[in-house]
Amino acid sequence: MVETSTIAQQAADLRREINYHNYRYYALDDPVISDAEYDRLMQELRRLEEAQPELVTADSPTQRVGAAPASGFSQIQHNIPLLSLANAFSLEALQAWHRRVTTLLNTQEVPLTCELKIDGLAISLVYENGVLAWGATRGDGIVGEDVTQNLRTVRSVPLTLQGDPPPYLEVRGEIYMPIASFRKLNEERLERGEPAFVNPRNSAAGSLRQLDPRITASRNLQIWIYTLGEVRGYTPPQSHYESLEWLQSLGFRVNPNNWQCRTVSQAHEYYLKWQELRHTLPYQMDGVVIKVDSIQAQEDLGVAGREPRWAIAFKYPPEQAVTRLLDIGINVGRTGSLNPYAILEPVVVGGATVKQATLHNEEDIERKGLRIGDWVTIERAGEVIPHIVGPVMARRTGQERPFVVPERCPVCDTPVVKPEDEVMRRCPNTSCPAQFAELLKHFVSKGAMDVDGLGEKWCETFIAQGLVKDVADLYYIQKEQLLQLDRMGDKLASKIMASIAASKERPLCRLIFALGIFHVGSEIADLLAGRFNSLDELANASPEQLTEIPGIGPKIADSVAAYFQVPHNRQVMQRLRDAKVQMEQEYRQASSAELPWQGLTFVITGALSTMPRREAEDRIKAKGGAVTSSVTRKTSYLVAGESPGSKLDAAVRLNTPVLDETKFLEMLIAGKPPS
Ligand code: 3B9
Repeated sequence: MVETSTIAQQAADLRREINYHNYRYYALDDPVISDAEYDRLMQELRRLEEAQPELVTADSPTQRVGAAPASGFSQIQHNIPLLSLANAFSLEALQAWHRRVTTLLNTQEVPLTCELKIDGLAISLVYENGVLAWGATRGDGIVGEDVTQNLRTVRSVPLTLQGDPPPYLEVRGEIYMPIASFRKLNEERLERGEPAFVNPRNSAAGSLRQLDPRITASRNLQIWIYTLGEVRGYTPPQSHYESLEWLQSLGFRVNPNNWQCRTVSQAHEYYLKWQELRHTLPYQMDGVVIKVDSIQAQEDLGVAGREPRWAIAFKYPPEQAVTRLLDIGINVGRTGSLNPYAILEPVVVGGATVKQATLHNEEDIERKGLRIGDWVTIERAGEVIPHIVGPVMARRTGQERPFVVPERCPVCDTPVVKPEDEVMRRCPNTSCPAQFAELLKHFVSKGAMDVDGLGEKWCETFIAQGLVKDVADLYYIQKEQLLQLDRMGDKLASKIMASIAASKERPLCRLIFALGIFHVGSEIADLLAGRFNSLDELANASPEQLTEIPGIGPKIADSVAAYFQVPHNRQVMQRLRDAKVQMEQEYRQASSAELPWQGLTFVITGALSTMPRREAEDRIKAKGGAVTSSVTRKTSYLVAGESPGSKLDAAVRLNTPVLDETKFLEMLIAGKPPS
């Protein structure tokens, strides 16, 4: 007993010490120990907590990532709404704002606080007795989302406050991602074939709205606190600037560039100073915020709509430069879209050298009237890749030449297509090297042909080594070829060969989905498979026949028909057939009499012992049933296997019938719902 309490005491001391060093590091930006010493303290605390897990407290610095993935965010109502800011884009507008303030307050001079306007997303944090109780997004200002578990992973959000915090304290601030972290994250995402975030703001928002706090924890998010919210049981300072100093003393990270002044021209100087310096900051900011400093004056001035009269955002204009448009290049995207981009004479804009600009599509080029060789104005409005505003007509010489839209794919030379109501031209050849890697990964993925053991890395290796040039090649690979690859042993080679062979038996709906036909996702593939008995029938269907199917519009019909018109795609189909890949309906569904489960919706949870979950899904669909992922009022049955999760709780709550595996199998065999 004595020993336990000693260890409890040690853990409590360590936590206090670590919290103090967090405060030195994040709030004061003035650490007094090295990172290595800090890590040592953390390790020591972890060791104590592991030895006696009952000593772990929720606010322990070791518990930043504590929670399991959530199924959604619940809503939180803000007691005091989070307001937005009125904008000024000129000195005149700033002066007009200031005149109104002095007139309404009936004074000559109003003390002001100037702050940087960080380009992130607004959040609210509530502390009860100095411990983080919850955190929420701004939402519409009145109701936001509860993102407490994600905010806990942000190192500069204190879990426990310093000093003598009031019983209830709400603060507001901006969550952001430093520019360097944003760039690194995007590089990693592109490497993994994931879409890049367009700017640090979006990446911060995307990172904070993750259902799995571990993902948020892996993104380097940070916070600046800029306002005191609701306080209970304590009278806060009556100056905004002083309240920020008080918040800093409690452990909050407050921006050190906040500045007090007394006149509008001083505020303007602050604005100009940071316009010069903004690109030296490690984070993105898009203006300054000027606030009336006295809380009493703020109350007197009040709010107009959602905007306080006592504050204004003075935004920087987008940064522009003029340079030459040397050429227009074409990128072929992962889905075959042909994306034009501008190749520019390098020029410095907003602290960065720019060599390229986005041109969204050919209409964009036409609308702006761009010609190759033009002098063009480019603009950077926060995002990383700038865009072209337009040509500088006065500098035209007549030597410029118009952009000619390519008729063939610049990578594989296949004639490009342009579906009528779409702006992008596309390369219809899914074996085009520009898109084939993505197609192959999709083809072998779980929801498609499900080739177990053939991950993304092996797909890339297969392509790089010339083993596969189209998806049919997969079925002609010899084991000896696999054995020649680096890091491929006999066991893995056998496994992959067996998985490839097994994938030949997938039902038609999966094959249709696997082909990667533009606009044909798994649900559309199910619809198509439900109407045709074989891939041949589908391939020979006219767009008119296709649009007769409920749920298939002209866009999808055209895309399907166009796919099967490409000779190469027909060849791939033939070679799949020659390799004995099943192309007929496995579970025939000729008439609605054979679709006894039409109108029923199933959710599967837990592991089934008699078949993989995918097979259960296929067999439900083959009987006309639908499979969805979450239990709602519309769910007809929950199929519950081994160790079901929260879906079972939801089903019980909603009175949804639950089938165990035996009942489900009976139902499959009987073909009709149990009575
Ligand atoms: C009701 C910086 C941003 C920012 C406020 C900001 C965005 C919004 C705001 C926050 N950067 N500051 N400040 N640096 N991006 C000013 C809109 N404030 C509020 O939301 C707010 C709302 C309040 C107080 C603050 O209620 C009052 C309580 C007492 C007196 C007056 C109002």
